[in-house]
Amino acid sequence: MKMSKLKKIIERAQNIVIVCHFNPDGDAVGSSMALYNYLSLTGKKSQVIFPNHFARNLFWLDVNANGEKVVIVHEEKPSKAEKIIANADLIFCLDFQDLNRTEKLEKILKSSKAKKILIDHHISPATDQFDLVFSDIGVSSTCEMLYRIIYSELNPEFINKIVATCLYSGVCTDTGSFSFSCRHKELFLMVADLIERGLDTVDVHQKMFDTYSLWRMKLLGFCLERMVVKAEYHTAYMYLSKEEMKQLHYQPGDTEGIVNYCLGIEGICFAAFFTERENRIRCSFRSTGDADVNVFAREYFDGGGHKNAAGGSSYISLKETLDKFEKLIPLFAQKNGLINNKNQ
Ligand SMILES: [Mn+2]
Repeated sequence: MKMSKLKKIIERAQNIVIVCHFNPDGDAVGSSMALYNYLSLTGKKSQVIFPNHFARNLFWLDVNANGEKVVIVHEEKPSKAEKIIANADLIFCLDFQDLNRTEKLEKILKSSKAKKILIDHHISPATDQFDLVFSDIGVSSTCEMLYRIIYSELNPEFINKIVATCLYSGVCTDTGSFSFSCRHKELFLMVADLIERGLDTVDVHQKMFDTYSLWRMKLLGFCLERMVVKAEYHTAYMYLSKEEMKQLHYQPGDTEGIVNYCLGIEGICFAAFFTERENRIRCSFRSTGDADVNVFAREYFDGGGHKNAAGGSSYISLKETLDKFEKLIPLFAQKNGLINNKNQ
């Protein structure tokens, strides 16, 4: 069998690095750790570097075959992480479409001479930043994309229990536990295959979603209590100030997934969540059906992502951001046909 281009690149590489986006979510951590463990089973060492810390409920994914932790967090150990990237000759970029999504790692990644391979599922990848691009917006997650690549370009024999578990975790996160981006049968065939390889689906769900702290639950309760609903525009949103996050003992990852609760209300098709961070307001947008939050986030909030799930940033105050958003709601509703009909 002819050796694939990807296989050749991996075999020639001496110093492989795996990076993902800022605020790594389950798909970013899952795909990074799946690739790390896959490579190590094939006899290739690599290093996993994350821009900043990831959520507590994902810590258990950071493990190699010997049960040791392997992730290096740039924010924690900048000089160590930068030295490793500077020495790399191959960098895998997982779960983002543009190097700017790695925030403080962007500059050093851009200046690196290493070959860069993108594996992702976001709209409009910046293909000129990479030497090889595997991108498909039709898959559920980067983990599903990676699974397909292992089958088409690499060697599925090496998908063992650890790799299968990491891959499944990313799928779980990015489909909201199989509630969106999961209409295609290939995904379920993949899960069946992963189960055959040792995956315990119930165990993954328990570890990821039943391990929140009490404070995270209180934070969720606070957000639900304050939710603003604009029924006439089928829109709901929530927000948290820096001070409130402090009072609610905020830990990284605590706000993940909260925006989705807005869509749980009958008739709501457009949801937003604003949180006040160090130097910006972090914005999360969700929608159902044809309402396109990717376009919205790109146009008004310096962001993007997927049609039904996108993120962005705002560099004005929280109050000003909310005012701006309020003004945009009727516009969005008009443009996406949300007025007087539930868009499904
Ligand atoms: Mn993803």
